[in-house]
Amino acid sequence: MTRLKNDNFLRALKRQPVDRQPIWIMRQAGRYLPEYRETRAKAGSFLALCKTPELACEVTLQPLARFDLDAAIVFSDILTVPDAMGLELYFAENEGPRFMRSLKNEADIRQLSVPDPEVELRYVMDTIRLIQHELKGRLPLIGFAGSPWTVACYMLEGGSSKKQFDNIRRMAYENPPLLTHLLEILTQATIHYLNAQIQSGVDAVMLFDTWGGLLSPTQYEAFSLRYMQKITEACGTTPTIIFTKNAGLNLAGIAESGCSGVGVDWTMPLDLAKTITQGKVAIQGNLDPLALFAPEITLHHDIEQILKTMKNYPGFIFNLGHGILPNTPPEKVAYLVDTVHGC
Ligand code: 1CP
Repeated sequence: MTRLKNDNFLRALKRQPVDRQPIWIMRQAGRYLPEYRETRAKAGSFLALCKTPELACEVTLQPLARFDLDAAIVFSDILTVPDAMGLELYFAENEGPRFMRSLKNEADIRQLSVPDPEVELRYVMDTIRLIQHELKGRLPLIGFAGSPWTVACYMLEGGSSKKQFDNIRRMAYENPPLLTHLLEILTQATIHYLNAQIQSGVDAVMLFDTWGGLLSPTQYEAFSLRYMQKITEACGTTPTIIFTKNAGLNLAGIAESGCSGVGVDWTMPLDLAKTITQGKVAIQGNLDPLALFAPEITLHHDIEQILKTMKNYPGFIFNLGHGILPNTPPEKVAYLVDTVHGC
């Protein structure tokens, strides 16, 4: 592997000393940037953008040109995996993601098979190779996938949920063996997918478990953490981050799963996160994305609070507690990044 010019993100993830406080932002390439909106218009749709490596590479690099960030993240989506499994993803205007074919019955689930990432998801691998060529060792590149539980939430719902993904939560009680079968297939698909990303050049991988927090603690272990653990184990020596939104006290189990770092959302006090995880993992988080709408003085205070709590913690990565929102003023992001580096 080539030596990176700025490897503070990777060092923090391995709980090694850093030269400066690393920061990156979930969804750092996205709708809050006018240049992103322009490239997406050029691509024609969000999915066309994901599937055109030159354009996906271009939007990956856009936030790095504006802000002094410490990591890049591949521009893609967690729902490209079910798309590759034949569900056909599309984005209806103002409706979020939808599938042409959602999973409606047992037969739909039983006929699913594990896609070959070098075939059905080759565009992601081509994007990674292009990004690495452009980055020239400047910064580490993060690859990612959704957790099997979170991806299954969308597959059984047919897209975003207006409620709380009741279809899958009902299946967890009504037909746990069938749900387990689906999660096993997704686990295999994710292991192949992330290993292909690693082969193509990503330096770390992150699992987005946005909806793991909907589960009871016992179900969380059985239907989400168990599979994420299998995946992180299968990533070998590549550092891994698990982010379960609303993980709460489940952070204890995540910290014992063998991952390198845990993502923490803004509802969890960081000093409590430190206590729960007992220094076993790096911690990433957790500014409320809405704090970027506050006046600078308030934002400054919130940033300082986080840095004060995590001062001298071996392995802290500054991030938001969830993805940045579409209307966020880019100037506030510049202020955030410079403040974190300057404090
Ligand atoms: O209109 C647009 O241009 C599309 C908006 C958008 C973007 C910018 C979507 C649709 N996905 C993405 C990119 C994306 N998604 C990244 C890119 C890398 C980055 O810069 O960070 C990543 C890591 C994701 C991950 C993702 N997609 C998650 C997990 C993280 C999270 O935010 O919770 C989830 C749940 C999705 C599904 C999805 N894709 C897009 C939307 C709007 C959603 C959420 C749907 C919902 O509300 O349920």
